[in-house]
Amino acid sequence: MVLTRRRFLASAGAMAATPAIADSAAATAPGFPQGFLWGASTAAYQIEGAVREDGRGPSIWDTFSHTPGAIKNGDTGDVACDHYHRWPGDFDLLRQGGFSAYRFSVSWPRVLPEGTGTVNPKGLDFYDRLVDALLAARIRPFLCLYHWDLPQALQDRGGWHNRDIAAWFADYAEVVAARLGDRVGDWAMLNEPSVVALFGHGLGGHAPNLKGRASFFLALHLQNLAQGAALARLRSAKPGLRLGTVLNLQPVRPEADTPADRQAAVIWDAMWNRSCMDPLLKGTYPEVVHADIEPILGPDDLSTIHQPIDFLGVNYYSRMVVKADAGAMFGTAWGKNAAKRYTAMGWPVEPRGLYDQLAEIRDRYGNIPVYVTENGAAYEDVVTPSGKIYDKERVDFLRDHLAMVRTAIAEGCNVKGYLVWSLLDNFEWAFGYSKRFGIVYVDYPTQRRIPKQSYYWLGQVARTGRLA
Ligand code: IFM
Repeated sequence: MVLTRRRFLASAGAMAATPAIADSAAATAPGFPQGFLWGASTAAYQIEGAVREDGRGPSIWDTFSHTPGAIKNGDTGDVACDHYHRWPGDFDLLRQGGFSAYRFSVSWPRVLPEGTGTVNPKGLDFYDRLVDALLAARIRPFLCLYHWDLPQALQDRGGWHNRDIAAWFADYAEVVAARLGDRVGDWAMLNEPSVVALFGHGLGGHAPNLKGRASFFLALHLQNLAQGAALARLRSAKPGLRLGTVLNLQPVRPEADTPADRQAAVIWDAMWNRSCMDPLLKGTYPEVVHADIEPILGPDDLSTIHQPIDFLGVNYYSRMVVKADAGAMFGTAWGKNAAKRYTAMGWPVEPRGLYDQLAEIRDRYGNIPVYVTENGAAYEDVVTPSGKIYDKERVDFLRDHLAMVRTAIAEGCNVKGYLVWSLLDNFEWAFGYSKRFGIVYVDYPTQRRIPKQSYYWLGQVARTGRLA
């Protein structure tokens, strides 16, 4: 069985938990609290382009995307949305849309072309300009230090398999904070470490395309370690910053109510969700992964990883269903789901899973402040002859998920903001440009931006605090 990321996420979905909240919008619930942040998220390699400009070094995604057959249609991030040159117009769209927050990522190889050592001043200058422009537009910048574009030079030294990466990452974090920490308040360390571990190092399909069970666990653990090292470094070097990280979280269900499938769900939940949350928030790894983690656990690792954070970023797309498969790498396989709606990625539409996830953070992880830092959907957008995009399915998707956020808040979940994925259509990793997640359409040959119906709809929600 070929396990692609698409197949993987498409396995989400059967078996709703309690019937009290249906998997659709509860349109009559109250509005969002005052001060709730509304925004959009992006990532450097997915939008910037300009990969050889102003001293940027190569990243693992440059290498991977130029590998024949790696990316659909042979696409690369070389130009992407040309955001490196077009950011003023993109920020106008944010501002005009009524958004108050923007999450972007800093490209590590733009700042440190070799990953460590000599800083590239032009790389920092670029992000300096972005931050100033965001603040001038009264948009709160959320900066993410790592959204998958590891410097190739560090991959050549072992990347996420070399324990030195904890120090490399903390050094890089400090370099960026020294320049931007006077103006950026919200700092996320990593984006979706379990995706990096699984698709970059376990099953393959993402850069650096490594495979194997031990490879997966080492990459996961060293991301946790690097995250802890960077949190500690920033906490002491720049007190006062709000520090956090971003996890992709997906409630996991067994396909069948059998002991074997239930155990498969426990294993998968441990690998995918809890091996990121527990060491960070509780200082332990889940028991079912101990045999894999113990051989690679240094004596002080857990205390390095277990750091206080000011917020958790939650990326939510769907739930997951798994079943037992003794022959598979992790003893689990994707189960069948029974969702009624699917996105163009083949992912089930399951707003209720977002509610469940937020409630779990409230109940099991101390109700720390949460931002939904990604939520959104790819659909087959059609530009009408008059140049409009009526993406009703995306509007429905957003409305149904936001209704769940609103209900979660009403029930005491500490959710502070919602940032849609994504501002722009962009380079969707192994899918290249074939999947469009933006609320703004990008016509790649001309780089023309066309706001979709979802952009106007979400902007109105942002301005009024109420679901239209
Ligand atoms: O495009 C990605 C993003 O980079 C990380 N989270 C999921 C999105 C959609 O697949």
